Amino acid sequence: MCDVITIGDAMITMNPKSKGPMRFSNEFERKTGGAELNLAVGCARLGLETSWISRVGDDEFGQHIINYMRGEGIETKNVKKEKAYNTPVNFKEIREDGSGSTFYYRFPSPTETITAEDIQSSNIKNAKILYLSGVYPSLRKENVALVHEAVKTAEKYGVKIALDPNIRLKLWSKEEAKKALLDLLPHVHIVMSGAEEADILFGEQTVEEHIESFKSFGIEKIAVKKGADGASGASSEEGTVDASPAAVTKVVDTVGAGDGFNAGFLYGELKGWKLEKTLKFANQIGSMVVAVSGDNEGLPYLEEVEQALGYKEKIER
Ligand code: KDG
Repeated sequence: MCDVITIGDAMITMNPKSKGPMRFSNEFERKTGGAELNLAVGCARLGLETSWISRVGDDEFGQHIINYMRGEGIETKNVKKEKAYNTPVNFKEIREDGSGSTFYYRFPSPTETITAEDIQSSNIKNAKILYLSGVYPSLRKENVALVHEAVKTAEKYGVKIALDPNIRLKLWSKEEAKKALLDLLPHVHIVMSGAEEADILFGEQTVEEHIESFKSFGIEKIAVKKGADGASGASSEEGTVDASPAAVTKVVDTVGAGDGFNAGFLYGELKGWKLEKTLKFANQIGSMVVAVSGDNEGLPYLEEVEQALGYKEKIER
C-alpha cells in the first residue's frame, strides 16, 4: 500500500546563482524539478509512502534524478531510463522579489514512452491517492488520454484522485488546458488550484465563486491557493474556511511553493484533519519553500513544519 502516487516528468533544474535576467546569469546550480516530482518529494519528507511513475534519459542527469528520488525515500519501481532520450533541462530566471520565469529544454520528453499498459500495471492500484497535475497532460496530446487511463485505474481500485491544474502556458494554450482539465474534474475528489488557474478554468470570478464552480463537479475537498494572501478551502461537512498566510521571513525563490502546499494538504487529508488545520499546515509548507533556492530543496520534513507551527519545541544547540 502506498499513500500517494503521481505521474509526471522530471527535469534537471538549473537555478541561477544571481538574480535578474537570465541572459546575464553566468553561474547556475544543478538541481531537480518538475511539478509532480516536487509533490512526491514534499509528501515523502512528511513521512508519506510515496511512489512516482516517470521516465528519465539514460544519462548522468537521469541517474542523478533517480538517485535523488531514491534518497528521499520515494518508490521508483515505475521509473525507467530511456536510451533514446536526454533527460530534460529547465533553466530558471529569478527576479529580485523571488518570482521567476522558466526556460525549458524538455522536449522530446522521455515520458513519451509511457504506455496505457504501463499505467494499468503500475502501483496506482495500491495507492490511497493518485495525484495528477496539469503539467503531465500538457506535455503532449497523447498524455491527456494516458491521464484518463490513470483515472480509470484509480476508479477501478477505489483510489482517490487529487488534482492541481498547474497550468503552464509555455506548454499548452488556455483553451487546451481548460478543455483537458474540465474533462477531468468530474473524476476528482480533491482539488488544489491557484486562484489564477481557476480563472482560466471558469473565467475571472471571486474565490468563493471558484469554490462553488469546483463544487458543481461534485468535488469533496477544495483548496484555492491565493499566494501571499493564504488559501481558502471547502468541504461538504465544513463549508468554506479561510486560512491566513504563514509568515515568510524572506522570499528567495517562489517556484515549488504550490507543490509544497499540495503535499501538506494531502497529508492533512490522509490524517483526517479538519480543513482549518490542514490549510494552516499546507500554508506553512508553502512559506517554507519560498525561503530556499530551488524547486524542492525548501520542502520541509514533518518535524520542521511542526516546529514552525509551534506544535513541537525546536532545540538549536
Ligand atoms: O511547480 C513547480 C514546477 O513547475 C517546476 O518545478 C518545474 O516548471 C516546471 C514544470 O513545468 O514542471
